Amino acid sequence: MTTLVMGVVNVTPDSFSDGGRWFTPGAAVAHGMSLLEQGADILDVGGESTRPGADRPIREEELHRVIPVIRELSRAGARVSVDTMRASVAAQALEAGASIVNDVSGGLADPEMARVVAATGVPFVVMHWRGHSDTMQGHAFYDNVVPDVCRALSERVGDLCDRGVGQDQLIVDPGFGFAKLAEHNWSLLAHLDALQSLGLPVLVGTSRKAFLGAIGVPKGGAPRPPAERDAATAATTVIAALAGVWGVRVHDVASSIDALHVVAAVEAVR
Ligand code: PMM
Repeated sequence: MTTLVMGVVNVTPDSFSDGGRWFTPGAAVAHGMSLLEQGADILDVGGESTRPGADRPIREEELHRVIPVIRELSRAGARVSVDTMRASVAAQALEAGASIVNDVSGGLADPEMARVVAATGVPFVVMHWRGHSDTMQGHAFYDNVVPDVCRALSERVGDLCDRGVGQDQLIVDPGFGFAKLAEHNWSLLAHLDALQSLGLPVLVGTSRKAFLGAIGVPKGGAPRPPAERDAATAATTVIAALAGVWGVRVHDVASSIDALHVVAAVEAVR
């Protein structure tokens, strides 16, 4: 099975990784097209920054950011996912051409989300989440992060299925950086097999996250800025692909595609 590459199109002024760069619809569409040319299988369009401490845009602002971009990219033939925690944004995004819903709250932030996903039958990314960005790092406590995250995701899956969502619609994501310290992120990356054993497709979103900026830096040194974390991200793509995950969500598509070519070349001669 080949790991899919989901390219990130953040239509936000304040994302930690690329805030403001693709904030106009034209710039966001051009960026999405360039990710497609680099080989992205899916474009993940989001209008809300989820960096720790971020404020939420109001619903109308989120719609204004994402809908024109989703419409254009879908028209151009892209497979688009909408990165939203709001059911009404998801519903309008699906009407505009999106075909996957990526909800970092796994349906917890908006009780209507399960109904929209069940009614439309689209793939739904259920991420491990413990609260909105303004408070999430206060919830980064685990007895044992890998089983704790696996258990929480199974509970979400059970709850969503009880509300009419098909199990075959679900993709699970451990939520790197969401209510997680660096040590939690490393443990989850080291034990992707545990997530795989939930029996559902797994999405890995490590791209440019803070734990990658901190490695290889002398003690007490400043972390590498997000734009200099793509080589480390590609290394995590290799780890994810070797674990057999369904997909990786990345900002720099080209380097992860290269990384996947390396994995495929090695697998081909095993
Ligand atoms: N991370 C971010 C946003 N959306 N969605 C999923 N499924 N998994 C993630 O890890 C994830 C996500 C935050 O990163 P960004 O601000 O660079 O988009």
